[in-house]
Amino acid sequence: MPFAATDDKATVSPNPARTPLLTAPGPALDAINAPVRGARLLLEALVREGVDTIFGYPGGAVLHIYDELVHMAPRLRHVLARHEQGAIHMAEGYSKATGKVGVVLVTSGPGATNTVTGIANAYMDSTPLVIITGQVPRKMIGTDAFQEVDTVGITRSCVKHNYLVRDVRDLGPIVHEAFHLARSGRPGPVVIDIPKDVSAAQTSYSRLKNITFPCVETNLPPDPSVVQTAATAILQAKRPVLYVGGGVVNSGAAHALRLLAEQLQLPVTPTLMGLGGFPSAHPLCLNMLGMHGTFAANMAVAESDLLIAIGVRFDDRVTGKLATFAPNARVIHIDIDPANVGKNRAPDISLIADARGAIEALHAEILMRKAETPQNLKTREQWWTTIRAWQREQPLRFTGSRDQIKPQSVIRALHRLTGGSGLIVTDVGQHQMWAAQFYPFSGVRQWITSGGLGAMGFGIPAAIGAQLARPGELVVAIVGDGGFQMTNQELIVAMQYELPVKVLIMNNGYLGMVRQWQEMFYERTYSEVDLSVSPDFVKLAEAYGALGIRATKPEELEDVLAKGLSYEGVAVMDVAISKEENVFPIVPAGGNSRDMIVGI
Ligand SMILES: Cc1ncc(C[n+]2csc(CCOP(=O)(O)OP(=O)(O)O)c2C)c(N)n1
Repeated sequence: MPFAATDDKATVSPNPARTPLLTAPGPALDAINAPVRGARLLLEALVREGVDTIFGYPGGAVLHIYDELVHMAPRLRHVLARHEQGAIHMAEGYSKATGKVGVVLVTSGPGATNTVTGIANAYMDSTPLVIITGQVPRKMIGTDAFQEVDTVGITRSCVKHNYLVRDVRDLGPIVHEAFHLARSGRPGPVVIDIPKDVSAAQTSYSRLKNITFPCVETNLPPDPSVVQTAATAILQAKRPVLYVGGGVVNSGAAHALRLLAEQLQLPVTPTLMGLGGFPSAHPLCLNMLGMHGTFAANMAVAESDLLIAIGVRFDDRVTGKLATFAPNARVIHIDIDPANVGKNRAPDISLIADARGAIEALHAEILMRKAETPQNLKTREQWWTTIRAWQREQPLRFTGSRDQIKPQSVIRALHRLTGGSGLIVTDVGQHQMWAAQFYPFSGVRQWITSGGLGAMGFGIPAAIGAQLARPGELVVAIVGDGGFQMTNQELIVAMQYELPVKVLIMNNGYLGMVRQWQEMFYERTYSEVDLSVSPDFVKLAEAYGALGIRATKPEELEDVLAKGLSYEGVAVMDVAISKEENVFPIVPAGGNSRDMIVGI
């Protein structure tokens, strides 16, 4: 374990690139009676929140905090990213891989602004993060001081909450409140902006027993009368579909969902963020719906008479044209975030509750009404006959090739070689969709991707954060040649901390997804999507000290993947895929899911 090695000198491996983390253990704050700097109080409060890892990048406004950091080992470790965007995506990967709150520490001005993409990403994908930003000293705020930006203003629209700490005595309560907010209800990012003089100010640590929260988010138990109404609707439906999203993953509802679906033989379609929330290979799973969803999933939704939407937000990549989405269906919408319900599609029945609690309550209610079930299952048989016909008519498929490596076959080979148990992290683009379509996921937190924001550059740092969180597991970052060039500098972080991520570049020499849209919707006018001038990725990997290998022909694919995946350190597999391959099916943006183009 790389980090265990850091804390135990006897097991440090002889990696010359490796930088020791924090080495000077300090006393726990409880042992200190004297007043401490705000900086120290902040770090102690993090430890009290169960944090053992933070991702960051230092600078002037956080110097006091970094000065105190050296006293926090081995209780708190710091991972030095190479760009603040890298730090925040690492924290997101760490959080998505564990369900824990990811923590980021950056300086004021550019340090803070470099995290904004990740903050927006975490907000869209409900990832709990606490982002600590340095700020210029209080008396300089508003003077256009060096490295001053209005972090609270800039991040306001993409955080659950943000704070500017004006008094060091507020710091402890704010930290604890921020963690509470980040992880409660619909999880998300919370920013704490700390002026330099606040982190320098002396204060006494209190045990912070009596924190009161100005806005309390409770995980409400499901309303029993709504549960009854929803159960009746489900039992009466002839063509029901379970449409499940990231909320199922976040709330740990996968098992409950499976029991409910199996009990009533309900077809299940996960969103991109819901992948893994229901096993892809399960006979009830129709696989992903939406723009690049399966024909059967989209048809089932289009024909359904009841959509049971759980932990989803009726995103436009799922619905296409809202007016024609599931036009004949009544909708039950279950979500913990009331703001999500009715935002895009008005539900017939809404249940504001944690997904797991709601599913369990629904299942219990349905079990109580056992007598109603048999007849109901009979109706389901007809529905399933129709669905199976759609699946046979238009399965996910692609044309093979003798001389070109087909991207879909790369994902299939990856699935085979990882035994289906890889922790798959992706960047954004065609490769992301092929991975979502062709890698069957068997469990939650096996799939990490940038969904709502679609932030290129997410893949590599998120994989590093995930590998750090789950050290013994095989973590594969699937990236395009475009996204790889956005954040590959973070590979040196993987080298430094001995995090053996495997990077699979699906290299088509294009900004593939944009090229596909230009081909299909702009009469093949390719405008600024050609990436044929790129670095030699194998040499680049070697420059980092990683293994770099390449496959250009189909017969090389299996060997290259096998070698890269079994390599003990960081490996970069540069796979040249067919250049103008398209992702199918595709529902044109804003289109009707019945107008899906199935391709071949
Ligand atoms: C930061 C950012 N900039 C631009 C885009 C728009 N965009 C979406 S997919 C894509 C192409 C991605 O190309 P590549 O990384 O090579 O992956 P591919 O689609 O070829 O698999 C672009 C530019 C984006 N999603 N994120």
